[in-house]
Amino acid sequence: PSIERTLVLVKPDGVRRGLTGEVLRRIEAKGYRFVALELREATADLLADHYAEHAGKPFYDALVEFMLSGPVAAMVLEGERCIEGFRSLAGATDPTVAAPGTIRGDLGRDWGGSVQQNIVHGSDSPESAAREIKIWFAALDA
Ligand code: DAT
Ligand code: MG
Repeated sequence: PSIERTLVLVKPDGVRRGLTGEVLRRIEAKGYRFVALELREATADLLADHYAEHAGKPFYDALVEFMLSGPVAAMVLEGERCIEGFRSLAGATDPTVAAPGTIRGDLGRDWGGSVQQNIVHGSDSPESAAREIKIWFAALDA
């Protein structure tokens, strides 16, 4: 079935900069439906699950610290091919070179020598989406 769900986060930099509404607006304009939407404080345990694939990488500790630096807007989107679709809206990981027109390309840039402040997270595959939705919204089905 092509109707998917995906886990999206507005990261602490996006919330701090007042960009939550702009991200939500782009998602709504694209036509995806919000299944869940909540302002949340991540925890170290939750982030260890969420970023398990990155454990041990050089940027991992700084990434977790950044994700604990303030609230995140966590949400689950639903729609045909929304996993790939939101990744396309978000743009490339490095916000300095992410394409104009994307969330990261229009709103993000390097702040202090790292690509880490790139405003949003989106699941990268059906397997990741199912796993991440369970982590952030345990009561929901993927
Ligand atoms: P994406 O968020 O585009 O899926 P990813 O899963 O490879 O990218 O990495 C997760 C996050 O970790 C990413 O949004 C920002 C941070 N990150 C990735 N590579 C990094 C690097 N080389 N230096 C610093 N932070 C990095
Ligand atoms: Mg990723």
